[in-house]
Amino acid sequence: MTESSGVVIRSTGSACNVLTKEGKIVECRLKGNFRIQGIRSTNPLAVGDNVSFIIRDGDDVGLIDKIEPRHNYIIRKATKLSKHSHIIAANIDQAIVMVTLTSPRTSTGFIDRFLVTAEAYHIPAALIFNKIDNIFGEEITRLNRLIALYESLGYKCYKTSALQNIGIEDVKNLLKDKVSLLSGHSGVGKTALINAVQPGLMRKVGEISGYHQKGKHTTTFAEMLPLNFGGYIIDTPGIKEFGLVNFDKSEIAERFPEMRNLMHQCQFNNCTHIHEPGCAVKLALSKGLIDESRYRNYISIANDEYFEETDWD
Ligand SMILES: Nc1nc2c(ncn2[C@@H]2O[C@H](COP(=O)(O)OP(=O)(O)OP(=O)(O)O)[C@@H](O)[C@H]2O)c(=O)[nH]1
Ligand SMILES: [Mg+2]
Ligand SMILES: [Zn+2]
Repeated sequence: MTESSGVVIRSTGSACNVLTKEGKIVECRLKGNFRIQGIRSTNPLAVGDNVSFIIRDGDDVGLIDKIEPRHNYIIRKATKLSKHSHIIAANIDQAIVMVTLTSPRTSTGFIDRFLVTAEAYHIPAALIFNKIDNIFGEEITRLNRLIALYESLGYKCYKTSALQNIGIEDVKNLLKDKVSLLSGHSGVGKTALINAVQPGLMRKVGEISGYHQKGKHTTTFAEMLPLNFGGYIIDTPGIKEFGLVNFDKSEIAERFPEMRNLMHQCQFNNCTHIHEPGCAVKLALSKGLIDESRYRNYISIANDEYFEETDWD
């Protein structure tokens, strides 16, 4: 029997691949009687988990007997009504959401839920606006407006075309020496961007097809890929909805940087910033100091509305 340890780079439910410190990739399973404390999750093992495992003599599959405590993780509700959650990835340095304005369209509702989740776990977040080769006219105005908005809130924004190799150097600088999670709707070009950043990876890119101009979930499992210039990137399957997990209503405004600094000026210290008099947030909104879409999404999150991108959102 040998003992070893490493990081989960691919997880398909019960089986996973572990990259050991020696640079070997070993297929592993959870030991039969293994129980995980804490969060109720549909996937006990997530990409990014540091694990220990044993290999019995004559066997080539490892049995995981220990998962190191996670520094952090990004999590969402598994399904609309489920109490279970799905861990997208663990132990990450930054969370990146890829956005496209068309083909497919990403709404600010989706973006803001993603950012709120990252804020809740104190994970720095950035936005990549991809397919800039494919936007014209008014969409360009909308793109620049969104970038101005999110940069004003402190989030780094990048414009890219994975197809035409635009903006790739800046993205490489963002990724260098960090563990980065890349998330976004199916078909926005996550995998295509990873291929542009490191052409040798040659990962499978999907087709955008049909009337709705959405992707078809070409990437089906999250996978952590070592970058030859330092760092790792986690390619994830597209998500179309985002359910927040275990949120205390009163803490949601703190996850909005523009509200965080104003909240203490509200007349009531338990202000929900929805209907109370003397609310500093609503005052700022009326002065145009808080963006309307951000406030709308705040209300939707505070009301615990489950979010699913609709076709013409
Ligand atoms: N015009 C244009 N098309 C792009 C760009 N990036 C990706 N695409 C196309 O968009 C489609 C989807 O790309 P993928 O990389 O598979 O998208 P994904 O986000 O990985 O999708 P999932 O794996 O399903 O989550 C492919 O047809 C790509 O060629 C881009 O910058 N511009
Ligand atoms: Mg993909
Ligand atoms: Zn208030």
